[in-house]
Amino acid sequence: MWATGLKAEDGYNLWLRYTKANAPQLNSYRTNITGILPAGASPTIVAATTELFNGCNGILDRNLSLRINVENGTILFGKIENIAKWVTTKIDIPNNPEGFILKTIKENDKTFTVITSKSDIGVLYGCFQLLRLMQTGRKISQLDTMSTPTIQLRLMNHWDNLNRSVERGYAGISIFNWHTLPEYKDQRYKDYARANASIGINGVTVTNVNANAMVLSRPYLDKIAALANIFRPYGIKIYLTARFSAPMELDNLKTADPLNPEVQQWWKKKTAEIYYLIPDFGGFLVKANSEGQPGPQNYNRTHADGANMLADAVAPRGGKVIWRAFVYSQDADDRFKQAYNEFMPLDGQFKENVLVQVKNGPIDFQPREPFSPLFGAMKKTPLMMEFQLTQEYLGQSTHLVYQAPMFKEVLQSDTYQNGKGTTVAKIIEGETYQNKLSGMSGVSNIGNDINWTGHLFGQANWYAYGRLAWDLSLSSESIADEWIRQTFTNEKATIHTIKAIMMSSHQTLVNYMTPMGLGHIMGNGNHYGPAPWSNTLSRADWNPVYYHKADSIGIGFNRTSSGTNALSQYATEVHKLFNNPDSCDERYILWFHHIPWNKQMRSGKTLWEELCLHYYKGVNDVKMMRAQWLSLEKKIDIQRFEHVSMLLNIQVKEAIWWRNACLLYFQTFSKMPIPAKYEQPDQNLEYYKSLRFPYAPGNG
Ligand code: GCV
Repeated sequence: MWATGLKAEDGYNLWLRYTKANAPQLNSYRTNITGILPAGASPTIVAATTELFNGCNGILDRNLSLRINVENGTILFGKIENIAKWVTTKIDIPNNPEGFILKTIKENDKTFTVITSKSDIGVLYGCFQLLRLMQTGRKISQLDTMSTPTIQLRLMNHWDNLNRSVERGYAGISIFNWHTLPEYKDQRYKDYARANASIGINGVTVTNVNANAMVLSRPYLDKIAALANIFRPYGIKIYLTARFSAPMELDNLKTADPLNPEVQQWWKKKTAEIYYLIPDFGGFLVKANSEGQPGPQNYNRTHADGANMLADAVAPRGGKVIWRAFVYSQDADDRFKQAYNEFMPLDGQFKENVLVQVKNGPIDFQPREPFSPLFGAMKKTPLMMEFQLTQEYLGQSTHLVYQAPMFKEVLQSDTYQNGKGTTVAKIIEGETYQNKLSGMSGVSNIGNDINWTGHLFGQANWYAYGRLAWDLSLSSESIADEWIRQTFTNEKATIHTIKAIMMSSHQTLVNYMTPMGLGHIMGNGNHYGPAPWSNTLSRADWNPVYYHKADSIGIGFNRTSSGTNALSQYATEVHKLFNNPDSCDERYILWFHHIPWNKQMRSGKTLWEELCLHYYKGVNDVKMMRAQWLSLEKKIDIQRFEHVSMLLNIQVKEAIWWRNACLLYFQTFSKMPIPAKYEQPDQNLEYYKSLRFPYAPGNG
């Protein structure tokens, strides 16, 4: 306890804290719980019961009992056919088995709450929704909700290695302890599954896309099967990252050529072994011919040849193949164009159970990217969205950045590929081209830090990703509202302040890191801190100078027809809009144009002045975020208050570092002064260039 009277919390319980303080509206609420227990209940219903009991007991501060009669105030939950034993009112339930109904029913002078679905997992999702309503201060006395997910495959992709290091991980080591599995089943695995299920995540890949073939060997499959058993009651399937050369590495085949019958047979056998151990195995996720990973192109075959071979292997059991489109080549004149150039010609060639997973932007999870031109362009292939929750390029785990506004910006972008209004969201939902499959992946920001995500506010990105995959129409603000209420409090003023911090945080980070369409100007390898000057890596497209192209005339990458013409990969309307510097959204302008330093921008300021303004505003706004947070000193428990306060101090320091380093460097080209009204950098460019961070986390 501290002066606030609030118990210190370490963040382990995420948004599933179930504290009484969070539900003052339910103080006078009478409830009991009736379920279909214990005889014959499935593990999922057992999980739902446990969650409801723990949740209701915590939130209502009672000791509820399981009733066998429906009484006034009872929460009645179970599959529709079981509910029908108690209720005469007709309940329409969604066809989608993951969907659920939450409904207040009045019968014979009794009022009770029904949670039901066609399936057990739908019931579990409904229980989590009820608990969410209780925790977020909603009244639960007049419910009438039907909810179904927009996206079918809602996946978490871990980039966790078998030695427990996490590529681009900033929250400790991997939560998956391969050494002690399968015997030792850490409670954390169950808590991880609960958290995912509470927001509707229904699949995980537990290992890195830079894959180790060993994960497909029997000892590791046994470990994976143990995890799958823990995840199953929570509706979570395991998918495996498949190293394309696995047949050679594990069983000494001479080739991994996807058209070779022996190779095809190997994958079929391997798949049968996996299904034997994990009957609900989801399928394979593959990174091929990208950043040194092996793939079908090693044998002059296409991505479609590779994906289809695996698709044939998993198809009989309903498995999927998720093939990543993250490819680039040093021979191309513009990295932006590579994925489109490689994948567009293959549209229509992928088997029915293949999805192509595309990063939100054309380059690589930069703080702000325009949407990838593949969205909407591939009309015959279901495209999966890949968002990165781990903040590789967004301040890693020391910067507070709420990513939902960034996700929404991409999802709401109009591709015009099937006429006006063909948003990225509609494409990935499968609505536009009537795709049979749909999916979204979030690259995990989870590790074994006590609070899971390193920065407490990283939890909000995990939460927002899941909630959006369930319902793409949710606003980033409403998701923030839910998360704050469950994580901290239902007190209005505090919610208001935290929401203001969260909602401004992404634009603020863009301002102090990569404003106006800059991108990829971070340190080599570890991707930590600014290094726009960097030009020493062996491949041009790994160096920041390749991306900003600053020179004595101006700055920015000319992707118009007078440049690399990458813009022609978009639909005509988008192409036109971005192609003209006067109509191009200034948030993206340097992505597409090389703009002279003295060009007058829409504000009337020159480009240089505008850049300075953004960088300075970024720093000021982080300071504002810190001041807002500090104003909550009496409202947040000390442990979490200080955790976030200290990180905000680091964020302010690093924002100043980004601003000074970038402006001093760009100034060597613009030859223009940083306006005198601004606080001037206190170090010179050489100082910033001399900084080294050999042990920064997440780098391999
Ligand atoms: C898993 C970026 C990251 C790599 C990552 C890669 C990918 O390049 O820096 O660490 O590798 O994206 O998405 O495959």
